[in-house]
Amino acid sequence: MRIDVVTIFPEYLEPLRAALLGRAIDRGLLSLDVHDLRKWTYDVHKAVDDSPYGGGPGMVMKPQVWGEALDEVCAGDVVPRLVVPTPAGRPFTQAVAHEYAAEERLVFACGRYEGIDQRVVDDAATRVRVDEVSIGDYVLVGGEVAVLVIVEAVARLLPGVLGNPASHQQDSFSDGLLEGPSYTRPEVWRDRPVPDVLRSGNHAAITRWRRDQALERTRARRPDLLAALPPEAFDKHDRAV
Ligand code: 6GU
Repeated sequence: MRIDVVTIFPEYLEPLRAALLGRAIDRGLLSLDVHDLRKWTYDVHKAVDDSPYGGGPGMVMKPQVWGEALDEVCAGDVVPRLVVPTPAGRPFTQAVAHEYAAEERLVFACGRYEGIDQRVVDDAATRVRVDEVSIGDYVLVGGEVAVLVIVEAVARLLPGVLGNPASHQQDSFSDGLLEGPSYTRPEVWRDRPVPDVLRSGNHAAITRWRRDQALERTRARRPDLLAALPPEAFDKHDRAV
C-alpha cells in the first residue's frame, strides 16, 4: 500500500517510521511519503490560511494551496482514496480500517485551524473518493494525530505486518464486541489467581468463558455496541444481555 500525507507539520508524522510501521516500510509492505503543504505556496509569507467568510474566530485553510497540493499528490496511475480527518467527519471505525486496508493508495489531507475551505473537498470529490472522518467525539488541534491513529489501525491489517495474522480475529470489534481480559504467568500474582477455566485445558469452556466476558464487558462499557448487533450475532448460550 502507498500512503501520502499532506501537512504543514511533516515532523508530526515521524512516529509512523518507528516500531511496527517502520518495519513494514523497511520491508516494502507500506510506502509512506509526507509532503509539506507550504511547498505549494508562492507568496513570501508562505500563507496557508485566511480569515473565514461570514466572520467568526479562527482561520480557514486556503483553497488555492490545497487544490494544487492535492492535484499533484493525487496524480498517478492509481487513483487514491482521499481521507480528510476532521471532528465533523463520519466516525472512523474498525470496519472503515478494513476498507482502507483493501485500498492500493490512500492520501491524507491534514487540516489545521478551523479546517480547509470546503470547496477543496467538494472539488476533489468530482475526481476521487473523499472521506471526511473523525476519530472520536473530542476536538484535536489538527488532523495529524488522527492520521497517526488511522494509519496505525490500517497498517496492522495489511498482510505480513503483524507477526500472527490470527490475532486479527480476536480483535475487539471483529465480532462487534469488546475483547475480554487476558492473563499470562505467574498463576498467582499479588494474591490474584488467573481464572481457573483458562488453565483447565477445556477449549470449549474457554471459548464460552471468553464470549461471556466479552458480552459482560461490552454491556458495562459500550451498551451502544450491543444494541447495534443483529439478532444473528448472538448464539443460544449467550445470556440475556
Ligand atoms: Cl480527525 N481531527 C481533528 N482536528 N479533531 C478531531 C478528529 C480529527 N477526530 C476527533 N477530533
